[in-house]
Amino acid sequence: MLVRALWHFNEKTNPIPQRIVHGTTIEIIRTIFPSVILLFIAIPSFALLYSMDGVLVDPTITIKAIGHQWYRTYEHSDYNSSNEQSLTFDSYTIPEDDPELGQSRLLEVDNRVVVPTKTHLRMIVTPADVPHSWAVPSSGVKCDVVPGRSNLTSISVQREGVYYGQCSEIRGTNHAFTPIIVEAVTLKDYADWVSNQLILQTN
Ligand SMILES: *[C@@H]1O[C@H](CO)[C@@H](O)[C@H](O)[C@H]1NC(C)=O
Ligand SMILES: *[C@@H]1O[C@H](CO)[C@@H](O)[C@H](O)[C@H]1NC(C)=O
Ligand SMILES: [Cu+2]
Repeated sequence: MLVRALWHFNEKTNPIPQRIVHGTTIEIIRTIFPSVILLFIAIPSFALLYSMDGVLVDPTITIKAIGHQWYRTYEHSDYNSSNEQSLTFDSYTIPEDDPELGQSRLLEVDNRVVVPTKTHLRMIVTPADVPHSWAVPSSGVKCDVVPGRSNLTSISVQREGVYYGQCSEIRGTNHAFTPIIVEAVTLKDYADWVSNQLILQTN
């Protein structure tokens, strides 16, 4: 376009500047056509958007994420140890001073939340003090919640691995440095992890 403009609209070829006329047809085409494309993208995503909000399937496992100002508590509510407490653990950020070699700065926790792959999970999110948002972008999850309420979202992790997220409501002391780390393992490894945790908590 630049070359064409320089070629056609220089002083030699066009001594008297012309008033540029509108290309009505091209303008209509280049306005309507992209909006039609957007429409075709939007319509299927409405269905996705609404089905994300509803928990459509029977969840196999329920995990409760309780947000505190500088750490998180996870409760695997389906199991209890012998003292009839459900499987609960805290997830604290590894401080800036002592990450191990290879660990990311302020993006590691001491206890990751372990989930099985290819399983319908129900996440119940609730805060203890300040508003929170349990967000794991790679799972397409962002679940906001204010104190005194709880919110619900469902995920199904397809591949094993470690998924990083952070709270999307940055409020309070050290709140920005409270990562969410989801470790997805196979169902068998998950069962092993659960029984180990239950033994640990019982002792
Ligand atoms: C879990 O709690 C239920 C009811 O509170 C109890 O019947 C059951 O024995 C507990 N499970 C274990 C492993 O202790
Ligand atoms: C639950 O989370 C969704 C998504 O973040 C949000 O739109 C909705 O307002 C939340 N509901 C409550 C009760 O906090
Ligand atoms: Cu938060």
